[in-house]
Amino acid sequence: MMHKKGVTVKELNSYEKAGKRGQKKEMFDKILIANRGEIAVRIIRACREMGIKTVAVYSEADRDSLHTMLADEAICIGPAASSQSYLNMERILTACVAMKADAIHPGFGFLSENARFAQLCEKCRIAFIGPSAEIIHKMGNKSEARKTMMEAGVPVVPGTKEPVFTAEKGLELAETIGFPVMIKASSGGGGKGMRISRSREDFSENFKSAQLESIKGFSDDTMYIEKYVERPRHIEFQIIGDKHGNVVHLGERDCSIQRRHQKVLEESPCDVISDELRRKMGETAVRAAKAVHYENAGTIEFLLDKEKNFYFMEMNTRIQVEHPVTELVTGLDLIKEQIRVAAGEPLSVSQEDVVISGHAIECRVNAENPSRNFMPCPGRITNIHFPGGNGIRVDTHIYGDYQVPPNYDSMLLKLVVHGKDRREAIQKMRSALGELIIEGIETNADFQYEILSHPAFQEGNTDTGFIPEYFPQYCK
Ligand code: MV4
Repeated sequence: MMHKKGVTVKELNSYEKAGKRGQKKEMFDKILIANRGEIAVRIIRACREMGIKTVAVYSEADRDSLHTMLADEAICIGPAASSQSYLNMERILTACVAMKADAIHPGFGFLSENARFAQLCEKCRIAFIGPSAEIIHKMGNKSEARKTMMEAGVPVVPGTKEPVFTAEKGLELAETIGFPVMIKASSGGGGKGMRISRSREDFSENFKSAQLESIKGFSDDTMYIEKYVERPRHIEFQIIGDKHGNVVHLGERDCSIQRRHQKVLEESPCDVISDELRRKMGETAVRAAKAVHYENAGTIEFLLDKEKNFYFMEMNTRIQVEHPVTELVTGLDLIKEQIRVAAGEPLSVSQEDVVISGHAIECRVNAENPSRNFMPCPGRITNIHFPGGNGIRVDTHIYGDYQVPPNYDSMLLKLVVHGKDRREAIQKMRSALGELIIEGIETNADFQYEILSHPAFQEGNTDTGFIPEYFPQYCK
C-alpha cells in the first residue's frame, strides 16, 4: 500500500476533532478474512481497492475456492467441518499472528456475532472489524436488547420487559398482553425457540416446547413474550457508526419474502414507506444504535404492521448478506466504510449526505432443489454464465468446473439489480435471471423468477405471509 509522507492540515483537523492529535491512526496494512464464499471475495476486493493486503483462511474443502486464490496470501486452518476450521477461533487467531495481519474481517455467519471471538481479538491486539465484544454480547441476548431499547424510548412490540422462565409466570403475563402472543427464546434466531399462542388453553404447551427447543439449541431457558403481529413486513434499517460517536442510517431493506425464516429476496427502498415514515424509522434506528454507543455496521430489524406501526425486533451486529441493495441505492461501499471506521477514521458521510436513489433488488441463488423441499444439492458446476449489463451486479465465488462442497451454506450467488424505480428493477431482475446459466447442480433461480413474475409481488403485496400464501406447494 502507499504510505503518505507527512500530515496535511486537513488530516490534522480531523485528528483534532477525533481527539487523537499526535497519535496518527494508520490504516490497516493487512487484513485476514475469517470467512469463505462470496463474502470473502467481496471483502478481498474492497481491501485491494483500498491498497490493503489480504490473507485468506481456508479449510481442506476450500483449496480451490475463489477466496483462497484471490487473496494475496492464504493459509489452511483445518478440515472441511466448520467446527474445525471457520469456527475454530484459536486456529484463526494463530493464522492471523503468523501472517502478521493487523485486523480480522469476520464477514457474516461463522464467528461474526461471537462475542468471545471479538474479545479474543481485542486481547491479542488484533482489530476486529465490527462492534465491541460487549455490544455483540448485549444484543445477542434478545430479551436484554428489548429492555435496553424500551429504556431508550425505541418502540418495541407490546410485551414483557423482564425475562420469563416458567410457563406459569408466562401465562399470567400473556393474559395482560392479550392473545394471540408470540413466545420467543432470548437466544433464538431463525425461528428457533419461537411459538405462537392463540389462547390460554394452548399457552403452556407452546411455552414449554419453545423453551425446550431453546435449551437444546442454545443452552438457555430465558424466554420473552410479545403480542403477535399478523402478517407484518420485515423492515430493517442499515446503520453505521464510527469511533467518534457519529451514527447514520442508510435507509431500509424490505426482507419480507422469506421461506421458513430464510430470506429469499430483498429490496430497497420499501414501497409502502413514505419519506416521512422513513425519516421517523431512520431516526429511531439511529437512536437505538446511539443508545448502546454502537460502532461499525449494524442492522436494526423492525416489524411493520398493516397500520404502519413499527416495532424494534432485534439488532444484528454484523454486515449482512443483503447489504448490496443498500450499496446500490446509496452509492456507498459498506465494506470499505466498515474498514475505515474500524481503523478510527470518521464516517465518510453525514446523514444529510445520504440520498436514496432508484430501487434495488437482490435474489439469493442457492444450490438447492425446490421440488425436493429445497434440499441442498452440492456438486460440480458443468456450465456457467453470469448476466451483465447496466445496473446488474453478481456477487459470487463460483466459477466453471467448480465443485460446490457439501459442508457449508448453500448460497452460490447474489444477483443484485438497480433500476430507476421498482418496476424497472423487477424487469431487470427477470431479464437477468433469464440469462443466468448454472448447470450441473439444481438451483432456486426458477423459483426466484416465479416470485418476480407473480402479480401480487409486482403490485407490492409483499408481507411475511407472501410465500406461504402464493406458493403453498413450496412450504410443506
Ligand atoms: C414476530 C412476528 C409477529 N409478531 N413477532 C420470525 C423470526 C424472528 N426473527 C421474528 N419473527 C417474527 N416475529 C411478533 N411479535 C412474526 C415473525 C415472523 C417473521 C418475521 C420476519 C420475517 C418473516 C417472518 C415469518 C414468520 C413470522
